[in-house]
Amino acid sequence: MRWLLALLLLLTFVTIGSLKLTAKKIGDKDKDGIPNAIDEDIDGDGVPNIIETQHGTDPFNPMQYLIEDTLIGGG
Ligand SMILES: [Ca+2]
Ligand SMILES: [Ca+2]
Repeated sequence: MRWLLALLLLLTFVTIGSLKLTAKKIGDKDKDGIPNAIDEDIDGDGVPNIIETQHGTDPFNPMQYLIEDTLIGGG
C-alpha cells in the first residue's frame, strides 16, 4: 500500500512540475496565473490588451499606459 502512496506522490510532483514548466514556456507576464496566450490583460496594468493595441501602447509593458488619451512611458 505504501508503494501506491509513493507512486501517487511522485505522479503529483511530476504533474505539478510539468504544469509549471508549461506555464513558463507559454509565459505569464503579470504572474496572475493566466498564460499570456489567453490573458486579456497581459501586463496586468488594468487596461485590456485590445484597448492598448487600439491606442498604440505596448500590452506587454505595464509602464506604458494611457491617461485620458495621453501616452505615458515610451519603453
Ligand atoms: Ca497573466
Ligand atoms: Ca494591459
